[in-house]
Amino acid sequence: MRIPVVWSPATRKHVPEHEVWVGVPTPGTELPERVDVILAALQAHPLHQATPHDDRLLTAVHDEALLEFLATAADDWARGPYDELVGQDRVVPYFFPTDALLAGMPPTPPAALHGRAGVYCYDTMTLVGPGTWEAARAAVDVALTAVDLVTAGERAAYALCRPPGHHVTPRGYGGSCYLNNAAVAAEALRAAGHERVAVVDLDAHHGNGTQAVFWERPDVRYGSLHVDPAAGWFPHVFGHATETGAGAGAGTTRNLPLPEGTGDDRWVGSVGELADWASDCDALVVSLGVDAAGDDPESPLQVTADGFRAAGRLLGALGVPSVLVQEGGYDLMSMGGLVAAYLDGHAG
Ligand code: SP5
Ligand code: ZN
Repeated sequence: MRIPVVWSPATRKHVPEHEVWVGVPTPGTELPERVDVILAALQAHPLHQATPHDDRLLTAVHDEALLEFLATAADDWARGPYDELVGQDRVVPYFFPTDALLAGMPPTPPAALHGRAGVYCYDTMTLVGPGTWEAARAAVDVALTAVDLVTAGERAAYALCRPPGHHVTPRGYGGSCYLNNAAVAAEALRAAGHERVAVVDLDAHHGNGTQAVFWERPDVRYGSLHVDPAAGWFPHVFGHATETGAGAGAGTTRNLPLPEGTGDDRWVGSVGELADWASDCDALVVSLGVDAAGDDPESPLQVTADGFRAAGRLLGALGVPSVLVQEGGYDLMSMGGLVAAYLDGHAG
């Protein structure tokens, strides 16, 4: 049995071109070609195109203001009227109204779009271009269509989401992500009647956005293994083992930070810990980033295809309905095979 694959051609429309990395424009890493290399590696799987879904579950995860900004920013930017923006076709903030600036005073919403971008975008690597909204919204439909397949009786479905989503908080985007596909999938599983949903995040980076969405939630738990932010890695301020949730969600967040250079043995062992931690859930979302691979340019972890296959076996063995949502993974040569290995393992 091969796990069905859901995708949408519209996810190719986001073309980052470049990202601003420590002040310098560098070539984009989260490229449209990622969709094609994954599809090529999954040719033997049943393929479904995403169907349109309304905003009901998207607005359960994200503030309307963020959605409105992302839906309109590229057009507004192209139209001006601020001279600063003329000749640039991608929205990128230069000004960030963080707590340090606000100093406890209530800010007035910025009039200029280039002032407003930093209200929602928390880094300089996540540019909004002409096709960004269409692609990001299509990725949400991909995730929701995968949930539909599982609700209709499939044991598992894979959502080929692009751009990825796990860094997006209720009202802030960054980390090459715009809308939190995995969080929307988790909400959809809750809405379909699953009482205890677990999100297990295998991406090499901590999914600070998903953690934020479910921080105070007892019904959706979030567990992640990732390269240790304390060793200097994005998202820097989150992903430490001390973060365990708050309020009604106290104890429902679990973080397993790993040292640089971690390979299959310890990585798969940590996946096993998260599988145990999730073993009493009745539905599962896997944030399936494959950037923990040795060949990946964006992380120092050293996981192999065998490691991803073993991770799939451990999480598939939970035997609960599972939605597998694509996150990061940037080595175009190897990433398709890594996704295929995980899906093979998960199918058992
Ligand atoms: C979904 C996901 O994996 N997002 C990754 C976000 C972390 N990116 C950190 C960027 C580190 C700098 N990369 C330099 C690449 C130069 N183009
Ligand atoms: Zn990542």
